[in-house]
Amino acid sequence: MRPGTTVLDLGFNDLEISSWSEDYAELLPVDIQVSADTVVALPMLLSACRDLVAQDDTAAIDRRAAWRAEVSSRHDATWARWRQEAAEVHDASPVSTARLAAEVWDVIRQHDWVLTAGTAAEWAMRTWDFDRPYRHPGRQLGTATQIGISLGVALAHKGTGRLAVDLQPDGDLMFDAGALWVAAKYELPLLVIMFNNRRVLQRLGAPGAARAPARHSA
Ligand SMILES: Cc1ncc(C[n+]2csc(CCOP(=O)(O)OP(=O)(O)O)c2C)c(N)n1
Ligand SMILES: [Mg+2]
Repeated sequence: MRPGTTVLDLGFNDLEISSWSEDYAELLPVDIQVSADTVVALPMLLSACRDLVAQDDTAAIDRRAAWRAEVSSRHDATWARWRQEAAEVHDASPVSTARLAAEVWDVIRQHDWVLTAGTAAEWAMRTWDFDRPYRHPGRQLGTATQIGISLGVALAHKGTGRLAVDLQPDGDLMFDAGALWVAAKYELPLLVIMFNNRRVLQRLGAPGAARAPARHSA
């Protein structure tokens, strides 16, 4: 990032901060904190950016095209590395977290989907295409909140034709298994996939997991 660049944080990050520093690790310094629902704010931001870019002269358009090419190649290299890591553990037993995310993606991509909360130790982020602002409202906040948030997200999208997908951590559900009754009773469009990593903070077959900061999220 160029020195002097203004950094703006948009979303609910500011509201999530708690006494559990391991939830967010190092705080990133930002200049402007905007608490907003990204479903509303992101399209507005995109439209404001398009208006700005429309006024660019040829030199700026060329600079932007070069930068775009550079970012695209970094993006492709990163995704290729993740695909390679996932391929290496594809046949591992028990099933790896990477494979769980990839197999779920193969099924849900045919639907208008919403990921309710947890990301299966970030493997959903490395495998799925988050191409709409409403695809992921955010992470769970602690044990038993993933299933609760998932019910709320599914309820909010009920009637829209969307499928809410919950990569449900095992320990989280243990604290409120009765929540599943609520989902059935209110006929929520919720697909619950059990993400059973056998014990707290263990991520089987997730390369690099040992280096990742400890999180309560799955
Ligand atoms: C209501 C409540 N009880 C207990 C805890 C302590 N606690 C933190 S993480 C955890 C287990 C979480 O397991 P899981 O949801 O499978 O996530 P994982 O750590 O395996 O990724 C527990 C019991 C808590 N955070 N909240
Ligand atoms: Mg677990």
